[in-house]
Amino acid sequence: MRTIDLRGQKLSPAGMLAAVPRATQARAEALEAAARIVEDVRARGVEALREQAAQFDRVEDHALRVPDEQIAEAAASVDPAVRAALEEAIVRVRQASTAQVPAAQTTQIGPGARIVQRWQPVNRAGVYIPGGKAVYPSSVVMNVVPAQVAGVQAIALASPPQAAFDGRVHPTILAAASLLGIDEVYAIGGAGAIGALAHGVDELGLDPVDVVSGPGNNYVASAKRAVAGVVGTDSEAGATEILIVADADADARLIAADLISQAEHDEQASAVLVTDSPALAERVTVAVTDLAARTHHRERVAAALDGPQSAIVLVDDADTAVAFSNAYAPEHLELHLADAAAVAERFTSAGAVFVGAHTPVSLGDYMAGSNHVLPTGGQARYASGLGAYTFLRPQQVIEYDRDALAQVRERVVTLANAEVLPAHGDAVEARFSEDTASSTGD
Ligand code: HSO
Ligand code: ZN
Repeated sequence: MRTIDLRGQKLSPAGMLAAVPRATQARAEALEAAARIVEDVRARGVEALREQAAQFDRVEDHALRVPDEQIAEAAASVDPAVRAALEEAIVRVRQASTAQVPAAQTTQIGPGARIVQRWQPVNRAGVYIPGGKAVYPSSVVMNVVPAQVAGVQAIALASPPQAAFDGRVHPTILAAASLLGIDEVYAIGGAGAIGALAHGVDELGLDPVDVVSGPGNNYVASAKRAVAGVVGTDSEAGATEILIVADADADARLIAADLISQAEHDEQASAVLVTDSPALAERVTVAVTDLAARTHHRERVAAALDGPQSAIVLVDDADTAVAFSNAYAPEHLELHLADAAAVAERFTSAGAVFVGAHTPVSLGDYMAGSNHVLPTGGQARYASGLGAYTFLRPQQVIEYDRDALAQVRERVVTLANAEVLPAHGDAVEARFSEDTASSTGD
């Protein structure tokens, strides 16, 4: 893992970003390929999905809609300890997600004039659970629970068919779905799955959904862009990122463990430490080298840590560390600082903030109660992680009585005439006269 010394450089936010570039993804090419796959599914349905399964998943003639018995079987045979852990995760994520549903608010604009702001769940959600490099039953919890808490009535789940399991969806994913009462599951992967959820597949009885959520590779993220305007989507959760801000007294062994914990996801994962302590930087370099050589996915971890997207960054002081983090807008931010809780609010751009030495990202990945589907690639500058609000639409309900309308009657007519839309004014005036309104504007 390289060290980048930014001390004495007084960099702008753009300069800081340039010093630690994110992993490059072949975005344009993936966008084109994903759009083609989505369109093919829209036009040719099952036929296209079967061809894609043969090409990308090396699976033929599998059940595209997972039969109920398969889901029940998976639930019955899951390791009881895994089942118990999933159940605990469900309880905690449900607790935290419930706080993400705002109560309806009524604003009394004046006597007899009120506006209600209420939060409506979408009718139908489609969640995508990847199954390529790794299989994440925890992501079933992170997608389904917020949708259920939001009040979504129908939830469809899609995950790639696994060649190693006879073209079935991975059994632990099916078990997690079953624990959550999900019975509409499709063995469809990648960009094709996003297309199928967004456009529906008649032959499978798959009705189009209103929102598609879930993490995925470059092609899945590109497919979500391809269906924008047809459905809502959550923000893009691509290759994992961890940024740790630490001071001189931080524990190098814990920092190394946490950097490696996210590096094991992907060769493209970003692991960054920002500190104003050269001594800590030195200790972390030693600890990472030692741990990375012994970890299970050591090749993947080495590729991620030695890539240009990962680094130990030396800065002048605590303020510059804050500025760097806010410019970078990481998916995960860990604060290993003596005053972590007190300064946490200064870190404004991050998918999720983990405060103090006892709050590792991997706790959040499974069991904290927070959601692990978070914006990557700097999207935390403007987007949030997955939550109940992903499946909610704020809606305004307006109610005026006659007197309240009379109060603003003239104002409406004035603005309507100013826009040369006299029928707008007439519609208000009609409430106060017996005559049929004239909309000539004369
Ligand atoms: N750290 C990943 C989520 C995950 N980790 C799932 C383990 N399983 C992206 O936030
Ligand atoms: Zn993780």
